[in-house]
Amino acid sequence: MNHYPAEPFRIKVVEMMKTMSKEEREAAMIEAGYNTFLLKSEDVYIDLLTDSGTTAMSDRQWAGMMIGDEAYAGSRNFLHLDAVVKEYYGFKHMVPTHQGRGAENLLSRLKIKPGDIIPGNMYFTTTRYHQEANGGTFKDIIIDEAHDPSVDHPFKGNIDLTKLQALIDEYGADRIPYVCLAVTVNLAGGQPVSMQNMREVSALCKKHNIDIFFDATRCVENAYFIKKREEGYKHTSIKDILLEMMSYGDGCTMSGKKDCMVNIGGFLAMNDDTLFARSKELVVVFEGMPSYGGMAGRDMEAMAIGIKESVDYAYIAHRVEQVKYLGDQLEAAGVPIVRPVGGHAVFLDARAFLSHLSQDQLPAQALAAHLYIESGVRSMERGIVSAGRNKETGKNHSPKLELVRLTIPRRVYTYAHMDVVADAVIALYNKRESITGLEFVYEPPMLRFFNARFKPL
Ligand code: PM9
Repeated sequence: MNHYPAEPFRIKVVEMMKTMSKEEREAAMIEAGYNTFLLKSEDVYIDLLTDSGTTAMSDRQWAGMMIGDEAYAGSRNFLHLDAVVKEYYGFKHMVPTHQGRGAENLLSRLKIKPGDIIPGNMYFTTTRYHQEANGGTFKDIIIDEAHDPSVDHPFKGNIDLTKLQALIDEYGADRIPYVCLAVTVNLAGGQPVSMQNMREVSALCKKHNIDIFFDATRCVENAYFIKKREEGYKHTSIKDILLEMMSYGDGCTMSGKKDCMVNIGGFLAMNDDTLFARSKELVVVFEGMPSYGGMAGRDMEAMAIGIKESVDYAYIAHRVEQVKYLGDQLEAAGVPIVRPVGGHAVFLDARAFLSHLSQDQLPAQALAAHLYIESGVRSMERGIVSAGRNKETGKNHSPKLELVRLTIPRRVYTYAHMDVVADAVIALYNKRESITGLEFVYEPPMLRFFNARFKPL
């Protein structure tokens, strides 16, 4: 008998799921060019593609949607969101954006000039894209442990201060517009950063007059890990931990589609008055008026309420522990996964899972495709395909981590669904030798993973 805690919510609305035969799924995958991004959502049984925008909103959020003020300027929902962001994140100013990459676009255009270096704790696809599009070069300064799926570390997202200092020595602080500090680190496996590390990074950056901008996308999950793992925070509320985390930075970009618990939205926050004034000038070009960015009034209301709900301990504990439950089951069955299990997803180590394939045979892409064909579970490649090509040499980036992400949407699936997923992955692991590699038949020039098409080798 399985033992797991009950969900801390009642289910008010349900969406029926469709099951299909293996033959039907195979045909759907061929049509999608072996890219799980290109499947029809209707053809998916359990959808673990992403936790982005897939959150089930609460009754209160839906009620908030009804009081959306859709005035072109000065919406009351903006004033609510503005107040909530300031209260929960502690920054002086904020500008709403349609989603996280909208905020990344604004920040990168405002802060980066050609030749600049942007240190960060592991790349993220859209973040690096905007940094490079503005003439910057991303430099990875995460601790070495993060690149090894089998190494256990409570804060595997930490920045290596020696690597940061070496960049400052090599390029000079003037060429570093800011450090991009992600909490948690998505592509390392949803790994957290410790408060102590943030404090130390902040001290080093202050010494050299370098700003820190958080990628706050999954900051509440990071706060939960601090509460659980770092000495001195056991009795501190998630809200207070979050505020302390953000106090070590000068601002943040936020994809509201994750830890703000909404289906669309984001923001750019900062303390600097001049940067805020320039952000308001730029946001009208790409997003909309500073009082809505790219969002509808009703969406801003849902996000304001979602931010308050996100720091509720019962919610965040259930969310992170449910992810761990899935990871523990896979690990117990000997399936290679990234350790320790992170906040939003279980990452399969595709190199070890499909050890008969080399990285240029795209093992993670092939594994994601076959998991869908076998079980109807949709996952996402996070390996060589996602990493793209070096902008100077045109060669593939070859990340050490070749992963398939089983991403758990917030408040959507139950523990029983996790059992189904675990069984599916274990069954596939037991016949892993039958999986062959893939090759590109269409490779888009940027962010290729979204629209690329493949065929079996
Ligand atoms: N993350 C994810 O599935 C959605 C798109 S996949 C490229 O993990 C971080 C850490 C993210 C992220 C999106 C963004 C961009 C920034 N930072 O999708 O534009 O995980 O809202 O956010 C996705 P938006």
